[in-house]
Amino acid sequence: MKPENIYIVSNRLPVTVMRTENGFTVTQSNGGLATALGSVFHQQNSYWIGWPGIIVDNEKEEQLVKELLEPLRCIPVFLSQEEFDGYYNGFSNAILWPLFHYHPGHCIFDDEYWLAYRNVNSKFGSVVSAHVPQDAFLWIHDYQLMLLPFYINHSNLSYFHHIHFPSQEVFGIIPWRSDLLDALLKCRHIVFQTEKDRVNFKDACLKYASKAHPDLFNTHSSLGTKVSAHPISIDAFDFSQTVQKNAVQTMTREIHDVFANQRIILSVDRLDYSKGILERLEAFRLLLKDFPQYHEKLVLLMLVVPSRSDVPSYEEHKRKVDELVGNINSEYASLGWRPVHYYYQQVNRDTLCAYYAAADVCLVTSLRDGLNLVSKEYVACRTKNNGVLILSEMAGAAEELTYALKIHPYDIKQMVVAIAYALEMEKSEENVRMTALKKKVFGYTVFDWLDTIFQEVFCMYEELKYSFEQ
Ligand code: GDG
Repeated sequence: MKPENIYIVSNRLPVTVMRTENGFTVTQSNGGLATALGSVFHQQNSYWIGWPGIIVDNEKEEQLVKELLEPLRCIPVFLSQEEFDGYYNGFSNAILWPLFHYHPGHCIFDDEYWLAYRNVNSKFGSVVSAHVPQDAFLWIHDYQLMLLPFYINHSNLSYFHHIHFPSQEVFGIIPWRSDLLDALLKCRHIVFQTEKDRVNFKDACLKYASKAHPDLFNTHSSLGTKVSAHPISIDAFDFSQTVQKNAVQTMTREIHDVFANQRIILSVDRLDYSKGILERLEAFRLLLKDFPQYHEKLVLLMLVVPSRSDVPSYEEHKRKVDELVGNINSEYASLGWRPVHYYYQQVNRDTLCAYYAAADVCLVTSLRDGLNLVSKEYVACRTKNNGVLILSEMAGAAEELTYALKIHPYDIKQMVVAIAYALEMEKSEENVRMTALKKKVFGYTVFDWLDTIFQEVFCMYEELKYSFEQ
């Protein structure tokens, strides 16, 4: 059962508009939300409202961008540089993101950011009100738009939270905590990645929301807000088909040729301090120190996508990553061997899949992660049921992917032991683990996730109809 008309609203559109010599063009947006919902968006009768990834400063250009996006069923919300800086770089990524990932030290509690966040959420509200019919299913995504429900009047309002929701003590650090919760509670339906997130949210509401009442969270409440937990997933079949394409297989062979006689440990992430990139590098450095037998026989291949480079803490973090990579390579490299291959760029999806297919080990070291799609993508690409997934217990995905090798990302020594164990693992154990992981990932794809959510929404509205008829 799926709604007739779906309007997704998120900070970014699934495509990014770029300026060219003759006007504008579009490319695919990166990041977890775009990847996950992109596969849904292509297959549904849906529209997408969001920022187009570019600052345009006159009506003529806005019109050109609108026309470019219209056939893609994308509706742009235009932001000035100042609005973007305050709402996105400021409130979203210098307050909400660091706090929700337990890095209060990176937070800058600036009143101006709050003002910008309110203004931009209200601007999104105006675009939503102008385009979305009342009978459509309106689906808001993620922490950048937690205040949006306050600015719209819509009966079928649902919210999905992609990132971790922190414990109520940590959430309570935000001076504007009650406004955020009150706005969210205008939704009829709120979904988190994990049960832990759901419980944290409920605790925060009971403590800080002005209209919070235990009944709000009754799973059968037809009058309140239904809050549930359903981890997002990927289009696993599409990934496994991609790795079997001739061009991708050729690329996979080329990667093997380049790293002949070397085992490959792969990591894939946006450059973000929450992903534990520095901790991963420290563990790899210690591995090279304690296990010299891996010298010239092992590489750490890091695909790192540039992200939020205008936020000061990200700039600083990049400097540290660059420096540590340089140090490890200068300490351990030899004439024909560079231990860390670090690509700070975005690769296309075929290339990404070729790396997943070529890697002996995929290493996910998130210090905190709502879910982590990379872990599921690696599993989906292992067509021969081999390869080892090492997964941080702080990632939401760890609850589902129980056959991964679990690590505590702050415990560097334990990480080293896990990597060495992965590299020496018996083929039979590798096979058992990967087969079980694949069963999970293929048994619950992004389309199953979507069905679950729509089913839940459908039941809620049936209940609501019933209660009005009584
Ligand atoms: C947020 C939450 C949650 C990365 N490099 C390239 C590339 N990627 C793609 C990966 C993956 C996505 O970006 C990253 O997703 P994650 O889930 O790992 O992390 P976030 O971006 O932080 O996502 C997260 C997610 O939302 C979904 O709800 O899981 O917890 O933080 O899909 O493949 N894609 C391409 N080239 C790259 O170089 N094509």
